[in-house]
Amino acid sequence: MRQTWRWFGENDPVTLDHVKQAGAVGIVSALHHIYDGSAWPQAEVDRRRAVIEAAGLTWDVVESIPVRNEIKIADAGRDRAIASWTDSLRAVARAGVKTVCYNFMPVVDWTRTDLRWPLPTTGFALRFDAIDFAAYDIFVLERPDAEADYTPERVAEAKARLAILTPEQIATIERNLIAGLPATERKFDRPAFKQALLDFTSMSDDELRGNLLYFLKAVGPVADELGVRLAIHPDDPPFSLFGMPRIVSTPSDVRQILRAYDSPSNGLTFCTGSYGARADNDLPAMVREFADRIHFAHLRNVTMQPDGSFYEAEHLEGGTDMVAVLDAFLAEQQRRKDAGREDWLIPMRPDHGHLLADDIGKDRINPGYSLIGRLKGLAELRGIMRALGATKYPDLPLH
Ligand code: DNO
Repeated sequence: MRQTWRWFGENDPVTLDHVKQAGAVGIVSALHHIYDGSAWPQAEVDRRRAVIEAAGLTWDVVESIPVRNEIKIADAGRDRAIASWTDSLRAVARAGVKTVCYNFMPVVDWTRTDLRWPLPTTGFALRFDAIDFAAYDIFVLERPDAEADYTPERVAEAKARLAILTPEQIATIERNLIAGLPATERKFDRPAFKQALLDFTSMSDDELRGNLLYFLKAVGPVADELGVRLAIHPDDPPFSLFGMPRIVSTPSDVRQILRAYDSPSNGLTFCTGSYGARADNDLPAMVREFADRIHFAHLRNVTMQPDGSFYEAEHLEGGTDMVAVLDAFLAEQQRRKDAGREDWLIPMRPDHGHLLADDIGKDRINPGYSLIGRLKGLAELRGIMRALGATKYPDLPLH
């Protein structure tokens, strides 16, 4: 697989030299300074590409072109918002980036309650605590009718939890949930967040899916024309939050998306950490089923806890059999190569990493996107790929 690395641009404390030291050869990036869904100017896109190439790397994947809320709620402005999105798509295609990740999560992008969960190793992990989340939703945010979305036992647990959380802890949970993790599109305060949720209170999964399909039917032909592979990122976590619909969480969701616009350009970002946070998702089986439409992989692992919480585990630990997942990816690469497909090499990035060693205590680290944790993850994944390649796919080039 092509070893890539997410880089947030010149403000990222992890430099392009660090990326090379970690052994990655490609970059995953976006214009994070223009992240409100307006069209990306060609000159800015070209500049980003030039910076990456000057360091001896290539810009392999755009992650992400933000999808404006008007599109998710089918508001009057949606066609204009889609036109801006395709303008950005054309700009990145002209700059030669042909794989584009995006997501269709309502209001909140990826969501965690705890960004510094102490591990027994003395490092720190990101974590989603299901009870903290419920406590915040029901008793702090006071979302109308929130209780109805939980079991009576969970409501009681949430109430008991609230009683022992300090005001500082509650403020931290709130900041983590609504004020934005790296690369989230919108940051809120409490009143604005409650207001934003109203757009989705009565929206069913099928309605949101309808809005995604409308979007795909509009952008799919443009992607076909440009030779761009679109790669939708799954919901993280893959279950409903704040009573909102979720449509990219399960194999059945994926089948509906792929069928809706049946072209290779309509594909997936296979994020093992997101899909892996549901016990009923069989990840190696999903990679095998959707293989020819997977254009990009995020590789990380999660450990599910009995109360529905999860934390980000070591890349090779946790609930997902990473060796089986990588085996399925290498088998797909072999199949593509044999079929003469030009896009046989699937880009992967080590997704997230623990906060470790000299990164602990640095103040500008993007949560999950530290250098050392990801470097370790990539090294472990590379070892598996090398071993599988040598024993099972000896004719498949490494890069
Ligand atoms: C979190 C990321 C997400 C992802 C977007 C893709 O670490 O995986 O922010 O980039 O959801 O659109």
